[in-house]
Amino acid sequence: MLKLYYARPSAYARPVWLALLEKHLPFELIPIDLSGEQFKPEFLALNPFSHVPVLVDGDFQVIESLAILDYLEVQYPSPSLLPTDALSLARVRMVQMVTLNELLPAVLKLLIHNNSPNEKSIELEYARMRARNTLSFLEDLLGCSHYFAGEQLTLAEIVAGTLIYRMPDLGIPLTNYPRLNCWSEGLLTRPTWRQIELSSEEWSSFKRRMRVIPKIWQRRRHQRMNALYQKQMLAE
Ligand SMILES: N[C@@H](CCC(=O)N[C@@H](CS)C(=O)NCC(=O)O)C(=O)O
Repeated sequence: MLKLYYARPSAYARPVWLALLEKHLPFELIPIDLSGEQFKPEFLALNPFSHVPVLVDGDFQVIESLAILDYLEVQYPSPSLLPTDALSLARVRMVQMVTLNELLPAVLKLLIHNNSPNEKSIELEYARMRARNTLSFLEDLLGCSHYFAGEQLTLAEIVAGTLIYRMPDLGIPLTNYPRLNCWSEGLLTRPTWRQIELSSEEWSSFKRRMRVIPKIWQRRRHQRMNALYQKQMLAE
């Protein structure tokens, strides 16, 4: 059976979890406690970069959320979550990439400063503008279509739709993006989206932890790289 190593609130793991559900695949969820379990040798053997998600399919292991989504699509093609025509495929990829490369960094910054919504630091203002700029782009790209690729729910919805509905809670209302707002509300009614929804306690606790935990991850990664370096020096 497929195994997904994940953490419930992880913005990278949630799309994979959702794709497994949308594809009606049987799978086992294996939670990883990101307070440190990701640095244990057993997990590093699955992902040397200490990140969730990891998908294990028999004796094949895949890391990196977008690679996992592509793997699932080709290995388990029905129902399809990717269009095949060039235009729609490019639209889906653009949505996936701008969500992870533009919106998510802004979201992380907003999460860290979540207890000070009136803060006016340059960094925070930059994050707000970065988020708004991405939402405007997505609003235009969606146009009057039901989904980003037309009538088909795709990986664009799976990736962007697990993040965008959180924006109002981070001080960016979706009212300025009416088409995106309507699209997002529609997705939230799907049984799969409801199945992965965090309780308000989980979301609040995640927001609290995000103010400190990325710094701990970074420190632990530096320590690990130092240890690897020392080991290499000794071997030479
Ligand atoms: N590029 C990776 C990023 C995964 C990632 O950063 N996951 C975070 C959770 S949201 C993580 O596992 N952090 C723990 C750590 O960095 O030690 C992907 O797309 O899968």
